[in-house]
Amino acid sequence: MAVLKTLRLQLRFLLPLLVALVAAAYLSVPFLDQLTLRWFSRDLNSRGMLVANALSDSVAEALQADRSTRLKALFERTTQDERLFAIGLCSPDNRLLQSTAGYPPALSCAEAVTLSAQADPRLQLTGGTVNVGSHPVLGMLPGSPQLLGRLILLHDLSFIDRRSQDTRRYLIGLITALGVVIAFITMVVAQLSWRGWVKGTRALMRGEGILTPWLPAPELAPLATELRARLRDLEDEYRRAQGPDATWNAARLRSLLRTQLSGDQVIVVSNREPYIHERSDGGIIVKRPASGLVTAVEPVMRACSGTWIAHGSGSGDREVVDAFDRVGVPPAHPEYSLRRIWLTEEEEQGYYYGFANEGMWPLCHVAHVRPVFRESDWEAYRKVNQRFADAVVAEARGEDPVVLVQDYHFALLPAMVREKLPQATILTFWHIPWPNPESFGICPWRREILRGMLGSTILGFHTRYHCKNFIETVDRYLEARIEHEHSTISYKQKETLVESYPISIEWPGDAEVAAWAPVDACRRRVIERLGLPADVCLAVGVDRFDYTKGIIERMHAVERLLEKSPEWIGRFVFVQVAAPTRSALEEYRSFQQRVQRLADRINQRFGRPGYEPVRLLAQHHEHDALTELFRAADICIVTSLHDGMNLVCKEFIAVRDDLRGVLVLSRFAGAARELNEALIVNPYHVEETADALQRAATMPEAEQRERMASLRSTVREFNVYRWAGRMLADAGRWRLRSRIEARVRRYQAE
Ligand code: ADQ
Repeated sequence: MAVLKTLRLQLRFLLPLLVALVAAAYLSVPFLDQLTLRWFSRDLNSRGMLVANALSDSVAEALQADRSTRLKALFERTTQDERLFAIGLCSPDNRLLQSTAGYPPALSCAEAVTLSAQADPRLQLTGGTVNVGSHPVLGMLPGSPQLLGRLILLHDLSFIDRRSQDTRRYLIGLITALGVVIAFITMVVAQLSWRGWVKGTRALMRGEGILTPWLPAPELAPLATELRARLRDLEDEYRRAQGPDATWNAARLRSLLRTQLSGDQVIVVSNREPYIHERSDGGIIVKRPASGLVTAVEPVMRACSGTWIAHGSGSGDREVVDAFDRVGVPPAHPEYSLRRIWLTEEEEQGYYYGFANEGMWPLCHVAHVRPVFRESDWEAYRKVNQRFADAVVAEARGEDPVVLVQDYHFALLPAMVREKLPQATILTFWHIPWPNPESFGICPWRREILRGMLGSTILGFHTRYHCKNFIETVDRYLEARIEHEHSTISYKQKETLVESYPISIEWPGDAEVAAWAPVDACRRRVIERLGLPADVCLAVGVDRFDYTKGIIERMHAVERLLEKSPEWIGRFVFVQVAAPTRSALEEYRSFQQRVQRLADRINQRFGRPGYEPVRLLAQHHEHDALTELFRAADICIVTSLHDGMNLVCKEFIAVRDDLRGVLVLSRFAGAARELNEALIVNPYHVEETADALQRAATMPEAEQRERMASLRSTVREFNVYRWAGRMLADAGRWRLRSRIEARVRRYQAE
């Protein structure tokens, strides 16, 4: 292929050159013909003079002695010369006295003399063209020389034609040979200099000394480095510039997709599907899973109408898909395509419950639950990653789709996709924290995981801290080149940008806000439904039922608050909504039981008839129900022991358009880096958290407003469209860069 391309390029260059040379040859031939003809005519004249001079004495003698037979014999002998066509002898009064056999009878002496005096003395005969020359024959009589007659010499010109043809052939051959030699030399020189140029450009893109291959002057190397650094700085400035000052929304994201990734296909890969079809008595019902990832990625997919590949986990999932396992979602108004992957029970056990949730999840969350690594789980994880990677390749319409890989379930997938689709732009977002190198080091397959992730073009974490941990981990376990200044890792000739993209939520639109019940009404309904005291101070926690969320720690804090400030007994209620999750795992089941036992104990200790300080609602709640609960609450408690970001706190802020309510937030959640106006706590410190609850419960309304207004402006601005937009804009720029690089490579191959 590359050879063909090379040939094509060279022909494109050489053909015009050859054509030009051949044309030059043909144009120059008539000119050369004229030139040679003139040379030959001149040559024939002098030759004629020589012949005439040689014959002159014999002719004069024969004329004077009147020996015409001798004269004839002399003429016949002379015309044996192949170039001398015929000889005629004319008297001074232009009578033809003698002539050889070939002499044209129609050519009179007068005519011959006149013709010979012309610039082009040629005469066309039936046998060919002749040159006519007339030369005086003088008799040496005493006194002065006397004109005895004129010798008319007819020289055959056909040999000139023959010679001209020979010359033409020789000339064309020469020019062609010359052309070939010139073309060959040009080609070699062009190849060499092109290679050098390409090498230089690639080196520049790789960030190596560009000019060194060509320029012996080493003093130019700093200039190249400076140029490169300047370009990087500009890029960094651009990235910073599109930060907080511009508002991100669905329209802006769509326009970014149109302008920077125009026509490019977007494929999302995640374990969790955004819509689950469940079989029920009344037929098939659709559920939205409780997942921060789904909450964040769904608006992006709606904006770009791509394909979302996920595990089909619902009991009714198979019934609604088409022959290609696809279904349009959202079900009411399909905006993008959901492609479901089916997993066997063993696969799900090994890949999802085993390696991902008993291994990677506790490994990345420093939550004091020991990770479990089994060889069989690892095998299943690898196999399932490969199946999803194959699905990405099958769904790809071109060779360079934009693939958004979600989370720790697919650490190996980026490299697997990269292998099949080297041109793809792979954005991997790691939704959970990344631990320090020592903690990560306990994973038996740490290198494989890192290699898999470095198949990504861009690797995103929520915070700079997680990026730093990842880079240090790579530094510890792989032979890779790390550029800390620009946060890039080069591994096996492939560069990965490691960047922080704090995830967020979709800021509610006007229609959604208009549909909300007033805060008082929400409060009344919640109080009524849960049978709470009318003057209750209501604190809420909303989480997946996971040990990393600090549910036990916050209950301890509630208990401590009631201990320290007994005036709250009967008035302070903590409602924990916990969506059952990963219940197939023993660790989760026992955790959920521990939480239940703790709630029971606190309720026994501080409860009384009609009052329970802790209400544990271990159910999945619909979005509207959560909105109502958040709007009804006085306090929202988020005490994760370790959390990539945490979206619950942002959801709480988003629905509090009354500017009331206080957020108590763990410093170990990524969100704490943005939401400075929350009451930030260390959840391991029960006393501190209990005090924060006291402060929240008694916070003056004005302070609540102040804090909430500021929190709201942060979340509105740093919304999920900004998260996706920044990532996709970086991807767009990266694609542009790699397209240029590919073009350079193509030229090189040609
Ligand atoms: P999660 O660990 O799932 O996400 P989180 O960010 O808190 O954590 O998101 C949970 C989502 O589930 C929220 O949208 C919430 O409303 C919803 N949810 C929780 N309980 C629910 C219930 N009982 N019923 C219905 N819905 C419920 C992971 C990381 C986080 C990161 C997100 C996004 O662990 O740190 O913020 O991904 O990247």
